[in-house]
Amino acid sequence: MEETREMKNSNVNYPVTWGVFVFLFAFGITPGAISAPFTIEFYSNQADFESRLGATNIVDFESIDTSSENSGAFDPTPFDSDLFKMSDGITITGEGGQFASQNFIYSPSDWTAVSGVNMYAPGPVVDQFAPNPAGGNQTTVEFFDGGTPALTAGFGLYFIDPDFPDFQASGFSAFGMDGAELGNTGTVVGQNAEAVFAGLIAIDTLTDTPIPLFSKILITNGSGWPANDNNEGVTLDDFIFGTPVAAPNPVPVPAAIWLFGTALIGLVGIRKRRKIA
Ligand SMILES: [Ca+2]
Ligand SMILES: [Ca+2]
Ligand SMILES: [Ca+2]
Repeated sequence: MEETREMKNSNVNYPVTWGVFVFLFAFGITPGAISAPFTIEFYSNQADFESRLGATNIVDFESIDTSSENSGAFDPTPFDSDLFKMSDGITITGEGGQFASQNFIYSPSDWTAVSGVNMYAPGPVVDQFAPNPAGGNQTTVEFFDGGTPALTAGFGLYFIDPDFPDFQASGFSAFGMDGAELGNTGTVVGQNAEAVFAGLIAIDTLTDTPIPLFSKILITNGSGWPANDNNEGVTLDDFIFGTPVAAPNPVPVPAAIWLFGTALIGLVGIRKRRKIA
């Protein structure tokens, strides 16, 4: 697939993880919560992303009533971060609130919704003429299965009008259950008014299939509130992700370390005895 490339440095934890896995396996323990070796694949094409990922959920922001904007004054519509938690298994938390809008003032010259009429941007909302940088450009996404924390194998979305990346790069990072960054999109770049897709999928390298490892996504869209003349304004639409699955019960870390240490001591003991013999 030409549109894909494997992320570099995505498998940096492999030797340690595999080492622990082997030791636990040797002791007859099933390390269910310890991740298999994986790579992170990057996709710039939605169809290829969905084909690789399989079943997907999508949040397109169309269920939010933004019709008040049509009455005249610009009036972005706030919504709750858990609006899609039970229906789609996702929370969307802007650094200063969550807002949907049909135009963010500059539609369609700079941005047009990928789906329907609504786009998304994180608050805080600032005045159109506030000095740069102003307003929100950070969104945290987390996944749920029936209301309990969950993991997804892939996440992607559209960045609309990311045309001044040198001013402020847009993109997102994916994090695992332990909080470590597993991969990122790098800088997402597009022409004026262009909607650019970016997606990441975690792949189990043993089976070459998607594996749910993403616990949290951190998105940066431009330099601040898009409806501000002085920002690199970037709006977002169509959050697409693999069906979240409940996170496994973690193996208690102290126990895992204790076993690992015991195994090492045991090996050292065997070696010494062999030397003496
Ligand atoms: Ca939409
Ligand atoms: Ca533009
Ligand atoms: Ca822009």
